[in-house]
Amino acid sequence: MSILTPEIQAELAKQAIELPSWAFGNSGTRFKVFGTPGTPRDPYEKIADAAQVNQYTALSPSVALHIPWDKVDSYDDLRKYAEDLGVSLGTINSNTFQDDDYKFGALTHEDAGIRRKAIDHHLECIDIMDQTGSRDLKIWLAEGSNYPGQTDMRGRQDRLNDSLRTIYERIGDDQRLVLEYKFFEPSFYHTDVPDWGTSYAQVASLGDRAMVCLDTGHHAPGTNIEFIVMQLLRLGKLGSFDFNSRFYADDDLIVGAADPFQLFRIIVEVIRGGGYGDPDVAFMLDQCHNVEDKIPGQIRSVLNVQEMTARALLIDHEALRAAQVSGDVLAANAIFMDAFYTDVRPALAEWRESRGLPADPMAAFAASGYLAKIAEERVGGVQAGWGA
Ligand code: AOS
Ligand code: ZN
Ligand code: ZN
Repeated sequence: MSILTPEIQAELAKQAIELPSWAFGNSGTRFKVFGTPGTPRDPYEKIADAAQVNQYTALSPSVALHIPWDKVDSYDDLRKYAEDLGVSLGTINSNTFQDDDYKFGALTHEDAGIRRKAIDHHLECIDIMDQTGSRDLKIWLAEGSNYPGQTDMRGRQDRLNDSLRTIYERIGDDQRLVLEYKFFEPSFYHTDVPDWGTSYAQVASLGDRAMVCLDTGHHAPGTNIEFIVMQLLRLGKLGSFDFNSRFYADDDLIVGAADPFQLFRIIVEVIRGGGYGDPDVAFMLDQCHNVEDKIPGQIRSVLNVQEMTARALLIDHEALRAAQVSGDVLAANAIFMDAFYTDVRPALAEWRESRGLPADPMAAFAASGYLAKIAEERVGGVQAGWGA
């Protein structure tokens, strides 16, 4: 009898983790971007690579796009292309960080003309969402300041609210605006949306279809992220996750690589708060693969999320609750840790096989020869993506 009961298997079967198109492009640091042979040259090739991850794991049925990096002539065509490969087009990510006009802000800028330009970019993103069938517009803002006194923080917060309201008014009934927060970078003194509280305050003033996006890499070291997860779920405002992991800052490394226990604790709170399997709480990756192959990097990532989900589902909640209520601190902690320390990998391999999937998706993908094939076919193109 598998440690993964039929109930747990049913929960695991619900899992869907959206992949970022930019994970398949070349990326790096400000010191060097190392290219990978076969890197996609356009959004179609990024989607083809993302579809590989889903083919071997059945965990990633959609791909997030980034505008303007993933602009195409026909989104209808791109959508059909994706659907033929078994995936759909997901969240549309806006970009107000690569234009000279936005040096001192975009949605918060002092100049109404520049604010209008940034708003119009978001309206264009919503037009694209209408064509791709995407539900979510995800906004991450690079705005802020580097020096005390450089700017009027209060005025910026007010202008941000006006700009977001204008964008929100254009969001369709079945669409959502998801506002991501980040405590620093590229601004280092103040950031206009630095924390979940600011994001919450902004989206709460807009309406029901405005939610918070929690990027796991966007917190100070030592932050209790699962507490934030609990609170946002409690408030009904956790719209999505950008999963990744970090050793130091916004590293964007493979989720679960730096601190699998933290990922486990986060997923425990998602389940506790009723957010697991709830389409309102979208699981996404926001990662880059700088020195490892990108497709296996994404396969590893979704498997890490699946593994920690399986462990989280093992918690004996009745026993845990009894220990909590009776004040048995050590028993409660032991129940929690027992689930975390359980190696679910053999049971997951067996379960995958029972569903017609490879027991070991990493090995199956490696054996497929896909990387060699794209390295041969895609030579000579302009490589697309982050850092290109
Ligand atoms: C930036 O630090 C944020 O994590 C963004 O979510 C994301 O990486 C970027 O917007 C790519 O589209
Ligand atoms: Zn992010
Ligand atoms: Zn980030």
